Amino acid sequence: MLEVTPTPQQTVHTFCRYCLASCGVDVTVEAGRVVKISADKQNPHSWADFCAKGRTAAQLVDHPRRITTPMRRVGERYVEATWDEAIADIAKRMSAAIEAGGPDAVATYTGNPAGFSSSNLLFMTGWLDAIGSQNRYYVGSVDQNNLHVVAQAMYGSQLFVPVSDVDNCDFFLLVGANPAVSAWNWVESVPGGWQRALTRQRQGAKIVVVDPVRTESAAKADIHVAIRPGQDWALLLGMIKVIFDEGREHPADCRDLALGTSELRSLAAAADLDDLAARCDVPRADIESLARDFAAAPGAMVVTRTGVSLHLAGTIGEWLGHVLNVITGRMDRPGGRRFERGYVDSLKLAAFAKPVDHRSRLQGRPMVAGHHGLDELPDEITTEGPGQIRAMVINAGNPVVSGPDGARLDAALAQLDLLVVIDFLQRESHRHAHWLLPAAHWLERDDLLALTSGLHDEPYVQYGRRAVDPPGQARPEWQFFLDLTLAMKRPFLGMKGLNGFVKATRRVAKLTRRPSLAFGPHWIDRIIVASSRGITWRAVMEHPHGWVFGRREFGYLRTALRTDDKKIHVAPAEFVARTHELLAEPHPNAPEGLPFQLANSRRRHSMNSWLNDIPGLHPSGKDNRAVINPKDAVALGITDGDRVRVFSPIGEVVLTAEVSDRPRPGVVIVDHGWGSRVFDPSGGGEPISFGVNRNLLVGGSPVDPLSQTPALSSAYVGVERVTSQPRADAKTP
Ligand SMILES: Nc1nc2c(c(=O)[nH]1)N[C@H]1C(S)=C(S)[C@@H](COP(=O)(O)OP(=O)(O)OC[C@H]3O[C@@H](n4cnc5c(=O)[nH]c(N)nc54)[C@H](O)[C@@H]3O)O[C@H]1N2
Ligand SMILES: Nc1nc2c(c(=O)[nH]1)N[C@H]1C(S)=C(S)[C@@H](COP(=O)(O)OP(=O)(O)OC[C@H]3O[C@@H](n4cnc5c(=O)[nH]c(N)nc54)[C@H](O)[C@@H]3O)O[C@H]1N2
Ligand code: SF4
Ligand SMILES: [Mo]
Repeated sequence: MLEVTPTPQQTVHTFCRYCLASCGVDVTVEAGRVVKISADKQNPHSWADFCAKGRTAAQLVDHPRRITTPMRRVGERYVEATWDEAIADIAKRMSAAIEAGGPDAVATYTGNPAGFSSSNLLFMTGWLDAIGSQNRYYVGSVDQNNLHVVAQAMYGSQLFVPVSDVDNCDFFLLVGANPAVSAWNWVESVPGGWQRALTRQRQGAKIVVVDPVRTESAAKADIHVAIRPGQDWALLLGMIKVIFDEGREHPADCRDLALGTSELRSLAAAADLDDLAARCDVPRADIESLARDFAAAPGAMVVTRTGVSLHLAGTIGEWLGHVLNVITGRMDRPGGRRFERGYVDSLKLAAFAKPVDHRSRLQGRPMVAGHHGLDELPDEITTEGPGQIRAMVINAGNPVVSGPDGARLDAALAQLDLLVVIDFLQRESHRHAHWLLPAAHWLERDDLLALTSGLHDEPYVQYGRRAVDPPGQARPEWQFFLDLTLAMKRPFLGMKGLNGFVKATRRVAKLTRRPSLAFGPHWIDRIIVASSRGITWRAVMEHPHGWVFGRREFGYLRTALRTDDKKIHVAPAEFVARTHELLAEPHPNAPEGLPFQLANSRRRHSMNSWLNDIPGLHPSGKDNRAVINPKDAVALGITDGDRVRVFSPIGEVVLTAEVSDRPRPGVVIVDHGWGSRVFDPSGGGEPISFGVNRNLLVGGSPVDPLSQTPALSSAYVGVERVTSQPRADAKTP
């Protein structure tokens, strides 16, 4: 009998790169395949956090529909090709588009996951700078643009984000955030942040959650303020008014740290508390007591998230959240928001980048954080004229589902001469792709996320090791962007001579048979670490579980400010002007026939639009529902399990109703991220899809004029019952 030798198992310590929580994971590998992923209990930073999305990551790696080789569209089918063929064809077609229409004829859309791979972002930028296109779109205008606008105006850098000092906080004011589900991360990360906040609560801290929905976080809060969607600015301005009127501000910080306190006072004085209370639908007395308690707490913080940003007044809401922190002395103090230096001065690096004053061709809008608003993309593709987009790359994104008016964007994408997608699977936004390119998963690539090092709540570094090799021809995005640049014969990063150097390193690598000598992101990682604060390459390598290389320190915020006068600008003129406009607007009122506001919540097992099809996730059901308050349900004759039509002026979706008092009356929750099809480009099977795309109901315009964000979480819709027949899968009440 043949003796079978068991394949040795190996454990790789690395971290999950699905979200900024960056949870340390132990990946067990056998015969080149991942067999288990568990939390790395030895990770000194993130051990407290870990979720089912990270645990099941191998199911995406081994997805039966995964794209593992470049695929070219031929009619309605896809055929396999080599990378050389793909790059030659894409380079030729893009060069032709640029020759005919100028550099802006080529555009990009970059999705959220690209933010967790520094090599992807850097090399894509290197290619974009090489070809000179400014037609750059990204997820920011449907996510965190408002934060960048506020950070630039108040702190002098769009990347300036103070981190939360959760463990010392006595009063958490969480506005439009659901950390019990989404983890404590947006453009900052506190691992296990929600559990740590609950620990503080047990020690006497207060948690206030402001949310139109009684979320998992709101259910555990001391106070839940069920605000009207889109009106956080009114609540926060009301609190600021009370604080000034009653002299509860921090006098020294208002005088020495802040610039513009008197303009702020005038703005608050111009507002009427009863008017603000009516706008946000929070009783005046509640605003007053919230303001008093917040100001009186020894350590306190306002935390704002996507619930504030995805609205037409999102920038003003975000700004006023920061203002509350500043005027009550929460900046750089225990229990408030602190500046974390990290190991790289990313603010300094960002300041080197030359600001580009590029206007969108049709609407003449400026860029926000280096990108144009997603709502502008369809017209920029379909409207003829010089600078019309003819070729496009979608890099780690699904904008037809994640952005507004997906139907319009879908129709526009169909008109491109060239659509290139780099992803694991062919999803909704990729259905018109001419080329599908196989990307490497984080389990298959090395990452040093240096630019986000200051977004963790303590000095922390971990080298994200790959656990397995990518399957087939899949490779990290940077290789594609570098090869494309060379093939297009344009200077990488716009720097003359760089291409020759890259080619020379490749020749040396080939001759010496040492692939690492070829230019790649590992060169940049080394340079970054060599010029960093507090760490060395060797020490990073000696800490495979991650390394907390210092203590949480205070006292660096002031020097880190990038404003000329080293003050926090609390009353930027454009924000004050916009607030006056908002104050002059009539009170929020639903249009005729569309009495509901469409809210959204995240789920633990979803990651925006892209983990819903993973078999091991969503044991309680793979779809999204229209969650409606019992009062509204009675009025509409809707009962649990009914099929309902949710409609807006631009579209409709039909789904199952769930009657629940989680949303406040007048609000219907339909989770975003569902309804994206997963196609089968190699097998030709039927697309798989779960739930409906609720963003088909949200129009691209109007947008918040400051951040260019549409009203993704407050659009007005109507709801009606389609049939009273319960579906087989309806939940029993
Ligand atoms: N109504 C409503 N709309 C929203 C939101 C909301 O709360 N409500 N949230 C918004 C927010 S915060 C966000 S971030 C956006 C998300 O918007 P997007 O970033 O556009 O979309 P995702 O759903 O994250 O899709 C990401 C795609 O990247 C692929 N991918 C994952 N990892 C990698 C990788 O390493 N490399 C490559 N090449 N591809 C990869 C996935 O397979 C998937 O196809 O949605 C926004 N839209
Ligand atoms: N499980 C899971 N975790 C995730 C993600 C995921 O998709 N799934 N996505 C990651 C990403 S990309 C991001 S950006 C972060 C986002 O992190 P969060 O912003 O904390 O995300 P949400 O859980 O959507 O919480 C937003 C809350 O705002 C509420 N809200 C909506 N409109 C309003 C409003 O007008 N005012 C107020 N006050 N509240 C409002 C919603 O009801 C919701 O509860 O989460 C990250 N973590
Ligand atoms: S997806 Fe889950 S495991 Fe991965 S980093 Fe985020 S919270 Fe951690
Ligand atoms: Mo996001």
